[in-house]
Amino acid sequence: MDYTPEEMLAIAQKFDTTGTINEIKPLGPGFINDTFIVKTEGEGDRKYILQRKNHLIFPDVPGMMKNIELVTGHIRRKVIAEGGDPLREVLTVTERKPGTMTEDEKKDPAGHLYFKDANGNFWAMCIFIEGSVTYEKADTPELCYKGGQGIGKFQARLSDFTTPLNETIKGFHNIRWRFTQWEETLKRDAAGRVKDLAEEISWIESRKDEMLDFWKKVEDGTIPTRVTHNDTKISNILFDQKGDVLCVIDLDTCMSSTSLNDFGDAIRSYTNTGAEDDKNLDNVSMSLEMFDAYTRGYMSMRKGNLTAAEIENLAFSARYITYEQVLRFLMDYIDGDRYYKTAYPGHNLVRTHAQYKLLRSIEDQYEAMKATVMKYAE
Ligand code: GN1
Ligand code: MG
Repeated sequence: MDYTPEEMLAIAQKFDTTGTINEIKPLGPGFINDTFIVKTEGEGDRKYILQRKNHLIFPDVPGMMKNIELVTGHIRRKVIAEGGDPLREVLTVTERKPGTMTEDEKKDPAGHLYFKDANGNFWAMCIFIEGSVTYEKADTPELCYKGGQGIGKFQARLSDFTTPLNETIKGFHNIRWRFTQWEETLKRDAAGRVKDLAEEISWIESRKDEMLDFWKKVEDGTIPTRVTHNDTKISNILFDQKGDVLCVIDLDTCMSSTSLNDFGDAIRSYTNTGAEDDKNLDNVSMSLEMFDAYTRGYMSMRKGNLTAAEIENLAFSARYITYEQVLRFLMDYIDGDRYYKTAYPGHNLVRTHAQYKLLRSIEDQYEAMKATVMKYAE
C-alpha cells in the first residue's frame, strides 16, 4: 500500500480528532486490514487507530461500520450502567470531521463512520486505549481464564441486542457455504497447486460429514443464533496491566452467528502450545490446562444463559473452528494466497499444517474436553 505521508495525513484529517496530528505509524500484525497509530499534540492530545478496511474481503464497509456503531453503542450503555469507563471498556469510533463531508456522504446513513479515498480504499478511525496490552499467545492459565471471562462478558452484554446486523462476510463460519467455496477452489486450481496436495485435501474430505452434522443443528435451530464476535483470537482482546480484559476489539465480523464459534475460535488460539503458523509441528498441541482455564472463565460469565444444546456442543466447537481454519488456509494456498497476508511463499501451507496438527491434538483430547465443560456447566 503506497501512500505518501502527506496523503496519510490528509486521510487522518478527515476524522474528528482532538489535538493536531503529528505522527502516523503502521501498527500490528493483522492479516486483513492495514492499521496505523495516529498521535496528536496540543490540547486534547491522544492516540487513535486508523485502519484501511479491506473492501475486497468486506464488500460492504459502510454496512460493517454501521454494525460496529450499533454494537459499540449497545455495549457503551451497559458499561455506563455498570459504572465502568466507556472510553476504555468499549471501542469508540471517531466520526468524520463535519466540515470534511460532501453532500453525498452526509446522505449516507453510515457516511459519518468512514472515508473513501480517491483510490477507492475505505478508512475508519477509533480511539486508541492507553495502557492496554495485547498478546499473540497465552502463556498462563490465568490469561486464559481472563480471556474466557472477557468474551463471556462481551456475549452477555450483547445478549439483549436485537437490531438485525449486516452479514459482513457471507457465510463466514457456515461450513456448508465454505464447502461450496472449497469445490469451486479445487475446480479453479488457480495456482496449479492441487496436484501436490492429495494428503491435505484428504484431511478436509474425511471430516466433511461430521462438520455438516454439527452445522445442521445451527440450521434447524437446535443451536441458537446470537450476536457474536466471530474472530476471538487472543490478539483481538485488549488486556490491562493487571491482566484483566479491558476491551474486545476488531469488531469487523461482529454479526449473527452462534456463541459456540466465539468459544471455538478462542480455544484454537489460547490453548495452542505453538504458534498458529509454527513450522515445528512438535511445538503444536492443545493444552488441556489452558482449555480448563479458558472454559472456567467463560462459564463464569455464561453459565445459566446457555442452552443445553450449546453446552453439549461447546467442546465440539473447537474442532469445528480449527477444522474451518485448516480449510480456509488451505483454500487460500490453493487460490494463490489472495485472502490472508503472507510473510513468505508457502506461508499458507505452513499455517494449514500447523492448524491441522492442532486439530488432531484437539480430537485426541476431545473426551477430556467434554468432561471439562460439564464440570463448569454444573
Ligand atoms: C483473520 O483480521 P484478523 O487477523 O484478526 C481472520 C480470522 C482468522 C484469523 C487467523 C476477517 O483475523 O477469521 O481466524 O485471521 N479474519 C477475517 O489468524 O477473515
Ligand atoms: Mg485482529
